Amino acid sequence: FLPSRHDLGVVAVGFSGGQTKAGVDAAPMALIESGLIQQLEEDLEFNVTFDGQVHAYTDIMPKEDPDYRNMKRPRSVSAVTWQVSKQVYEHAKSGKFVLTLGGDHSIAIGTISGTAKAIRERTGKDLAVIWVDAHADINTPETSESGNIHGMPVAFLTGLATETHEDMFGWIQKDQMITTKKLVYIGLRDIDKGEKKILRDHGIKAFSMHDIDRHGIGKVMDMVLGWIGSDTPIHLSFDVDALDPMWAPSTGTPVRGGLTLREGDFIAECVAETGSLIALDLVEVNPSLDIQGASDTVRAGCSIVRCALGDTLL
Ligand code: 6HN
Ligand code: MN
Ligand code: MN
Ligand code: MN
Repeated sequence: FLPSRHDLGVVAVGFSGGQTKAGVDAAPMALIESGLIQQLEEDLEFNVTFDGQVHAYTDIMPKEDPDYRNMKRPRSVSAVTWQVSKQVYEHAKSGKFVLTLGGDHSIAIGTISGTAKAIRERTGKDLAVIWVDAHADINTPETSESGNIHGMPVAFLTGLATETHEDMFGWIQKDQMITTKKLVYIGLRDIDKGEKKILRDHGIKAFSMHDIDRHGIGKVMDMVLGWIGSDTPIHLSFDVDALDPMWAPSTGTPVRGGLTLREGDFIAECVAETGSLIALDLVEVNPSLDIQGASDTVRAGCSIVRCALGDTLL
């Protein structure tokens, strides 16, 4: 199932509709302008397939998008994630590693549904997902206190939230979903009440900041990868707010008490080391928030991507 070592597909998703703060749509351009894709080509010698554009998906955006089941902008997020799903699927199906630059975390509905389907078709295996985040993003529309869909992607991807309307996530088919058994969280520290119940009821594996303090990040990564098991394709979805705001202040929902810069890179390195990583999302960088810290946040994001793609492995 491994992507051919050096073929990389990049999807740049300039989308902010899964939450309410402007600016997260500018992250792909900021990451690219800081030299990320060039580094992947020149330093890491990847053969990069990239259409050269940051997609805004304006042509598929619905004109009217009133709230539905407590969700904000459900039709817009559904339309964009459906399109992202197709883009990611095409790269993954042809055996490329897929890097998606967000955008808010709602776009993971698209990226993971795309890789889950492609990996099933290519290998018959279930995809494992490592979700690195301060938040669990597993609210259903009913448990969500904010109505922001970037707090719900995992619920739609696991089938805990379902919809029949095709234009409101009804497009997500069984073969695009993931199992809660192969989902592992790292870095959690701000989980809503309804989410706690979901994590408990479904026995979902989660390593909070408390676990990292107790065991250290090295032991935690051993446990994460042990839980997933070898020979299992892995999709890493990395929300930059997993890092402490000291290192990544420019993000929409910062929470103090997070990962250090090195712990973030270390997580990415450990996953790279398995040789089983097939896709990476980097989301929630918002260069227009905390302007002073914007370049630090972009640099932290670039570093995580390079580590996940094997830059620091000898
Ligand atoms: N993210 N649990 C909160 C909510 O609104 O549902 C925060 C979600 C944050 C989402 O950071 O990707
Ligand atoms: Mn998130
Ligand atoms: Mn988050
Ligand atoms: Mn909260």
